[in-house]
Amino acid sequence: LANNPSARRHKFWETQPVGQFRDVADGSLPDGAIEPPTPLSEVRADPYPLPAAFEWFTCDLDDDALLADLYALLAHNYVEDDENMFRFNYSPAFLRWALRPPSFFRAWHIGVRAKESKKLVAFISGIPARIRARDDVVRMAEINFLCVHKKLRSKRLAPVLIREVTRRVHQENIWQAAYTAGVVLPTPITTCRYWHRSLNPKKLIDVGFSRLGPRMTMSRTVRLYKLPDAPLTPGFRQMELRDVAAVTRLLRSYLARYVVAPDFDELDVEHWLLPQEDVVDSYLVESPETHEITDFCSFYTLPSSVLNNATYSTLKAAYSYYNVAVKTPLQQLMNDALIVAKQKNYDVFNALDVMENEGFLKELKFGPGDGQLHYYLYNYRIRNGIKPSELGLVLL
Ligand code: NHW
Repeated sequence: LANNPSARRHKFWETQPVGQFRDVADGSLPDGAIEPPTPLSEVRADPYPLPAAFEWFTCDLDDDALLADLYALLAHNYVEDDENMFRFNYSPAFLRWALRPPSFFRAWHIGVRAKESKKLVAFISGIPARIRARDDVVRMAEINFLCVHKKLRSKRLAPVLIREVTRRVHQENIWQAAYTAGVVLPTPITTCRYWHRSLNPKKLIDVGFSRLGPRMTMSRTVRLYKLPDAPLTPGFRQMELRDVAAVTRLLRSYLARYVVAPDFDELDVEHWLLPQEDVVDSYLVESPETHEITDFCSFYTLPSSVLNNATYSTLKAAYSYYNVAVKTPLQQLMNDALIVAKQKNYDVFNALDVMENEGFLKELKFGPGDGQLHYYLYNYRIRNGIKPSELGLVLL
């Protein structure tokens, strides 16, 4: 029973409009909203009650001091790997980027602090997004950065945070959400795997991120992962502001292939894909003859703290984001992405097996990780789920 997540009780999740494990086999349930919207006048007006020592606190990320508090909460208490060797270390600039897309809601940056000390002890966030599921473009919230201080775990604070963000999302007349988690909850629309491509194999082995392969020496390993010094595709260059319209066209027509994908407009592309140092990097191929933009690739920067290592304190990781290969073969385009990431001193390049990524992972020497990432929709059913290769959505 313990090994079978679907047999476990979920006291909170069983009360929510999400696909329930007991319904998985029931093919008669329709796709789309599980529950209709309630009239706005019936949305609860007051925040949910918190334990007496705590209060709700909306984090204004314009304020550098509050941003630093959020950064510190996450840097010390957010996601770790199963062996507690690494912890995500989202940078302050990244958090600002991730939480303030076009038309974001300040009220969806929800903190909990201790009444007396004013110390931030928990957080959850939402951002607005248009996400298409089959032919249905739905206004949703993307929920992320759910975090409860280590000292306050297992006290059922997370359900209160989730209810409160749900209430604030409902107040904007939005009734669906998308989120990912490493844990199994009722019920994933798909389950993806992370793959890792060593760029700095010696450091990755030294910190215990990877191991020397059987019958491999360090020098053979370093040689195996060696990359050219500069990108190989003619016309490969960084994306600029003037490229937003072309990149939007390329991306929109590409993402139309997937069952679940974001519905990006130019404002979204400018926000999510225009390069920002150590936050997001985007490259494209401009045809040297026609100057047409034919291909695009991008990655975001999410370092991890290395816990308990005498030599190293962080791993610099690039995460594959959105890629569109039209004229250049995808494998060649991604090889150029690896080359620029190596030039910029990243230690590892990570990618999920979403979209067409399976087509380059093995060939470009990515290895499968042990972590899984489950994708969820709130109040939206997709009968039988989808395959990772049918998913066109990457959450941060
Ligand atoms: S996933 C990253 C989540 N954060 C971390 O893993 C950081 C380290 N861990 C913690 O801070 C990306 C705590 O362990 C957390 C749980 C806070 C995770 N998603 O308070 P209790 C996201 O941010 C359920 C959803 O005692 P705790 C996405 C759990 O199943 N539910 O636990 C976030 C149980 O419910 P059950 C999760 O360890 C999406 C209950 O929480 C969860 O002290 C949020 C236990 O609560 C997770 N990752 O705190 C949903 N982890 O029914 C958005 C645990 O099983 C939904 N739980 O008894 C949509 C809302 C908007 C809708 C709008 C229409």
